[in-house]
Amino acid sequence: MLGGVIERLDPDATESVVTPGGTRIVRSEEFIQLLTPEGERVDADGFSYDHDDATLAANLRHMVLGRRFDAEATALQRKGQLGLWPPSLGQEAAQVGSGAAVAALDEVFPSYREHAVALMRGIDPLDMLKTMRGTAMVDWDSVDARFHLYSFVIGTQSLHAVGYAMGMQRDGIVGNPDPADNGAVLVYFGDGATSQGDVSEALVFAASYQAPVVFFVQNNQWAISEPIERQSRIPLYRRATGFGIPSLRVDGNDVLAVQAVTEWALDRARRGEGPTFIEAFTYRMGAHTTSDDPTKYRERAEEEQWRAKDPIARVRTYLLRTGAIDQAWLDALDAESEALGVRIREGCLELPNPVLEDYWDRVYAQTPPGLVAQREAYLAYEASFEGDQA
Ligand SMILES: Cc1ncc(C[n+]2csc(CCOP(=O)(O)OP(=O)(O)O)c2C)c(N)n1
Ligand SMILES: [Mg+2]
Repeated sequence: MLGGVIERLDPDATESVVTPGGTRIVRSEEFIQLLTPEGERVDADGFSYDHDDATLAANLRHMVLGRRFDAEATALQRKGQLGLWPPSLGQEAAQVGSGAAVAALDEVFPSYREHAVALMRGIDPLDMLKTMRGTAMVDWDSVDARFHLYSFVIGTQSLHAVGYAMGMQRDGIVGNPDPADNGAVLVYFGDGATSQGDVSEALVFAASYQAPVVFFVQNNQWAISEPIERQSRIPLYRRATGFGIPSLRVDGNDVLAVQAVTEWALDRARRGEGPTFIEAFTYRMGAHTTSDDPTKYRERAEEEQWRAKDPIARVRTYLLRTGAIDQAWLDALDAESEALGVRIREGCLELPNPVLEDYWDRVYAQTPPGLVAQREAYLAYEASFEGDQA
């Protein structure tokens, strides 16, 4: 079998059971944190943040720009310019910390909410708006960006990711002596997705073949209106242990801890030591999508409690205190963020409308005769109206 030894987890480790409708786990001995909500550095068993404050400042920039993109897109939907938008507000540290761990040969399989990771992968936010404006399918170069297409079918990307990772094993991109020759797969999905059959199958295959894949679950505690307490009787990450996959839970609002843990997991995968399952414990501050109204199923007090754990505020507090950034740095970031906002607002309105006849050629690399015939029939149909009054 490909791959190495499966790490043993201590079966007697303290388990924090969440009672249905009961208290949510905020911190337990199984919760890896390196930066508190107050912006204080703390130690975590086995993990440390090995980057300088400049890297942390770069993460802060990605989080701020990601939040701005998300806010602009949400507003564009409210103005009727987009059909739908799934907000990422509150999940910036989970996304940027994990995105920062991605190396040159790694491949990322997102769900539909990883807007900040997409920006980090160099994807044009206007390309991302096309889907939600209905002017294109999913329209970015996933091969070039190594950031695959958004998946709206819950959990299905976990299977694509494991299949891709097994392909990388067979292509010899895993376990080479020179780390620069190795890659792995990072796949994102939500807490609700862990209840899907696809995810269970993906975990089985990843464990059996020791595939180089990191399962990154953003436990934002809600699957639309379904709370996590109803989805799982045990902390989510413990589900993976049953598949023989090392798993852990990290403070998903702490960008240091998320980056440290994801780097560790991706390194293991690239070395050929198999999959890891990371539960990033975070909170969806906004609605599930702009079609959803969370006031129908959760209380304001819960949102306020999580607002105090804002992932951006704690990094800003910390970096200002250490002197790594100052007000001028923040002002420059503000200006960059404003410019991004203008580009998104103006660019969205200028996105070209699709030309239907192009679509037949977008399905296969070489359009098969059946589709060519369909396109011809469509063009003849359109031509039959030529000269009619509009
Ligand atoms: C296979 C499938 N079943 C149901 C849905 C409807 N649906 C869309 S989002 C969602 C909840 C997903 O929750 P979670 O996995 O926690 O991700 P989050 O939206 O919180 O990021 C559901 C059930 C779907 N898109 N696909
Ligand atoms: Mg969720």
